[in-house]
Amino acid sequence: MSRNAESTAFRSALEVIRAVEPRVADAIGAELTDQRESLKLIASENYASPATLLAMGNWFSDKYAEGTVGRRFYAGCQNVDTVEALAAEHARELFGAAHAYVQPHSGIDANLVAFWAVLADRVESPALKKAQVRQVNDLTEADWFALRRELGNQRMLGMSLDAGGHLTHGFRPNISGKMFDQRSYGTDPETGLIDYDRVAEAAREFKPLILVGGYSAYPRKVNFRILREIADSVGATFMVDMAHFAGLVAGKVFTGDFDPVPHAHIVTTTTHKSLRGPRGGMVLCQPELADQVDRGCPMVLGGPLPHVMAAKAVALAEARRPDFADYAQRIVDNSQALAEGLLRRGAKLVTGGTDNHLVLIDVSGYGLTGRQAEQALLDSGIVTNRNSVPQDPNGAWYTSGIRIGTPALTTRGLGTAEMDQTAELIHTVLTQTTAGANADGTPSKAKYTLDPALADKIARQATDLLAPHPLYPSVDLT
Ligand code: DSN
Repeated sequence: MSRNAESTAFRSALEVIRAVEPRVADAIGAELTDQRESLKLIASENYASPATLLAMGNWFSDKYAEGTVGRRFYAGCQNVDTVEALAAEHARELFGAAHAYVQPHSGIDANLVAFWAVLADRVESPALKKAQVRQVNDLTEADWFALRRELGNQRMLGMSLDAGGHLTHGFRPNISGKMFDQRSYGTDPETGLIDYDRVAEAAREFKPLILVGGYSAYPRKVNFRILREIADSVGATFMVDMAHFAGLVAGKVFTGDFDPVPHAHIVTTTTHKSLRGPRGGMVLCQPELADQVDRGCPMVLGGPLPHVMAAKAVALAEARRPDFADYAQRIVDNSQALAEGLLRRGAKLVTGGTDNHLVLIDVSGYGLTGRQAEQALLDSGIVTNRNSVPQDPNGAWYTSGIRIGTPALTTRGLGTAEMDQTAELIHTVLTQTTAGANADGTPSKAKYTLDPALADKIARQATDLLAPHPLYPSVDLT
């Protein structure tokens, strides 16, 4: 597609929207301007291609398609079948997976589908067999009551939130912590790394039904072969949430023991982080779980979004191109350059560095909370997010960490030299920010001071850094 065709497509779309509600058209245009001007270091964000974005804005959005390909609860789904089957085929080929389910609307939804597929396979199906009935509606009231109790009393072992796990891996305020009798494994207090012997010990003691691997704020590779061995040793189903690093798996940066797909019974992901697709989720699994996973909608999920499945098909096709592997490697090169630049300037990093797309700065080294650091960086045109560090004294709201990631800036074409300059900007802001106090003189976890002139200067430097790497260069809305 030529540059003109992309500009024409987006300009025409905005013209049509403007005729109905100009404020929406203005907000869409303003979002592009903001994204173009900000140094985006949010580890879980990226920039999808124009083709992916355009695949979402159409009449597929009008169609209900509960069920799966060829087995729908609604008539007239032939075109939805085409895009869902295409997205699933690209996903299977890209990841070498036996089965792919592309309907989940998000990572949380994908994890819920996976949890309920395992519960159905390992708890519900044996109960139905024992009662010699085909489905739950055929159970007696007493058997149904007993099954519901059993479903609600299963065990899950996942990585704790403050060690870098995700809130859906059993954090009590999340539904995963309420659904399961849950325990967490953490990281070694000295190194910040996963201690596989401790995970094995926890698994032996707790005997979980599901062992969850994967993370949203752990800056290292995970050995999924070892985790699978641990799961097998206690009869657990091994599930991996690769939402953050799916792009590194797709791009063959993580292979062998570090690729979860050959090792896990079931793998969940989002499609919009390092994978660079539309916002959404996906489940990959081994054949024995495929039927249960395909029941995701309508058992767990609301109606699938065919326009997003169309965009998933486009983005997954892009990820199968040879240049995606180069992109994935550059994400990690950039992340390591950013980590090295920060370390050289004296920053304290969780685990002392990174193997993947993200870096976790322990900002207590600068005398700040995560919240103060996040806001001071934002004042300076640098978009990050605060995040807990292991054994965080400031909890999940204020936190003591800043999580930064390189998938988005790598998409724009920034390289390792620019990462060193980015490290300089971040370090300057954090060293020049001072924690504030409450009215009664006690230390505040939110207030801070940063000279506005310095913040403006850094923001201008950030803009200069981005200038040679325009975002969506093929899209001209003027
Ligand atoms: N919001 C995603 C992240 O930032 O890691 C996961 O929920």
